[in-house]
Amino acid sequence: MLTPKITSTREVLNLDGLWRFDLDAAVGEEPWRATLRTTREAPVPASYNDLFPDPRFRDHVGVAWYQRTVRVPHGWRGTRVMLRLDAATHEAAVYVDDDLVVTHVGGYTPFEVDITGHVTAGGEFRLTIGVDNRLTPSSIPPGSVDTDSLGRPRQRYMHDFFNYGGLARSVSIQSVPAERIDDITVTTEIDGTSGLVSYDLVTTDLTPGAEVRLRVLTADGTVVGASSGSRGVVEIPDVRLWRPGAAYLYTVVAEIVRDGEVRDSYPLAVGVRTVEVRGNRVLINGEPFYFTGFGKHEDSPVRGKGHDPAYLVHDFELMRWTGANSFRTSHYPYAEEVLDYADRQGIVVIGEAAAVGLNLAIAAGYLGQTEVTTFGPRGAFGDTTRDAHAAHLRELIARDKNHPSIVMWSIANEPDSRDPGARDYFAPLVSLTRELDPTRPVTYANMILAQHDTDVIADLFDVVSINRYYGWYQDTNDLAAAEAHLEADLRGWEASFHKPIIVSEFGADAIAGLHAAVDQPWSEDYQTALVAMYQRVFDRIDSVVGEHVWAFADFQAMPITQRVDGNKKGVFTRDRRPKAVAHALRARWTSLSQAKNPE
Ligand code: BDP
Repeated sequence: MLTPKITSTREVLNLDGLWRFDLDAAVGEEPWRATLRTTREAPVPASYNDLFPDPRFRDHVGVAWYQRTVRVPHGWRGTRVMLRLDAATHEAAVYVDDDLVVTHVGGYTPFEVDITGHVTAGGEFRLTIGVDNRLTPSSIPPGSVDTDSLGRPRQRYMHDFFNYGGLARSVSIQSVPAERIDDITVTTEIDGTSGLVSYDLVTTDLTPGAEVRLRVLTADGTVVGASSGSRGVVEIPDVRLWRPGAAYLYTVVAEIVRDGEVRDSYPLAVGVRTVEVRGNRVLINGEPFYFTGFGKHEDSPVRGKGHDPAYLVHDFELMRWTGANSFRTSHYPYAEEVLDYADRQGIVVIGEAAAVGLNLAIAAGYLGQTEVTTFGPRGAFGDTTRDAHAAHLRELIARDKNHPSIVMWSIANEPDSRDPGARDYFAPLVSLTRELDPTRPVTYANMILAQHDTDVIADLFDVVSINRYYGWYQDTNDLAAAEAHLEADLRGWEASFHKPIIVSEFGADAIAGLHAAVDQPWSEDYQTALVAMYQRVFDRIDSVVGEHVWAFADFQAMPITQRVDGNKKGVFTRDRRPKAVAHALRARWTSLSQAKNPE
């Protein structure tokens, strides 16, 4: 599915702004059939939970309704009209006037529907979207809804970040030609001083005489290669590579031409680069790459997970200020605008699926129980969950496959990879990921309960990613013990797997402004000392090829007693002010980028 773009043959009408909004219980039966009975409005894009000072919105479980009137531009006569939602978290039913036009499951990937038959150019229609925030054992991410002692529905889930709901990304309608390009897949290779761009176009059925062609343009618009037909390879002589920290993008323009006239035209930004795993190294453009950066969240005050270009730019500037070269889209696919920007800024991305919380052992482990079964027919997550996970991976890779910034897929965060059923669950998903994208390494983020000698899936993956909290959840307030345990742990993985290791999470909560002369959890000083200790260990272990601190910024969490107004492991506060550790990271990463990733 192509991102909506205004081209010489396509138009886009963005529907962001204030929509009529209310919760299911407030609006009566079949609310799409008339103007929503409410005076409340909500912005799109934004999560709705924090907009209103009312727990009914914050803790809502179920459907919320968004509605607005849309006028179709009169010039769209004779074209196809597509309606596109960049995300509806987590499930949506979309109505054009009285008609249900599409439903979609999965809160972090886009979907579109052809509404040509339901609308008229120049006319208005009522667009109503029911968004359901419930997580179930077969949704990705999983969760369950139970009834509390007062008979109210309560959402349970196995991840700590707050379950924000609503329309957190853009909604738009587009006019597209009937005869059009539906998808483009581009992969790149380097051959000496040339770049090779292989492409595969999917089009609607073409009328006789229609021809498909493709041009590759430099950033200043010079044509450097061309081809015709739905598939092919274009060679770019003296190619300028996309490099971490030094992005360069070509534009591939795909066109359908008939009778000398361009019937459809679609431009795609393409960075020529390669990624591979060799031994215990990750190579970008044939050179070892050391990842510095963060696990992030899409999270900010008031708007929750709502995409915001100001936060996007500011977050990237802060990452650059720390000397970070990369981040992981923990724990779900981020808005496409984030990846487009990463492509342009030369920031490296590990693209993570929304499969977080496939782990019953975490809660059980902390409660002291030992026997739990997460996967398989006797576990909580069987074939139905795996099918949903597979469908999600298909949507993720379909959306993000062309981004040069994405160098790796992480297909799950902290699953119960010690459970024997995990292998049957994950083996087909790893194969599916490789089949959908043979060009990028695949990883998953391992959690401490599965060690190098008890994990049953790590050998299936290209890169070992490890989340560790020695000095915080284990060895609390004991950095000496934490250092010894961390080193032994990492050495175990190095010896068992001989693969590159990225420490994909490590960190400690810190309340900004709390200082202590001797080690004290929750102080900025302890967070700084803990991070420095981890880095000393990384520098002693050859296979460690990356360090992603958890987390970039403080973020809203499920309300539990271990969280003080959210998770405070941020290097920046939720309003993006640096804690002391930010300065320490800046000192290390700016000098590391010289030493480990010379230009
Ligand atoms: C890890 C999770 C991450 C949490 C973090 C924490 O991957 O999402 O926020 O722990 O506890 O287990 O801070």
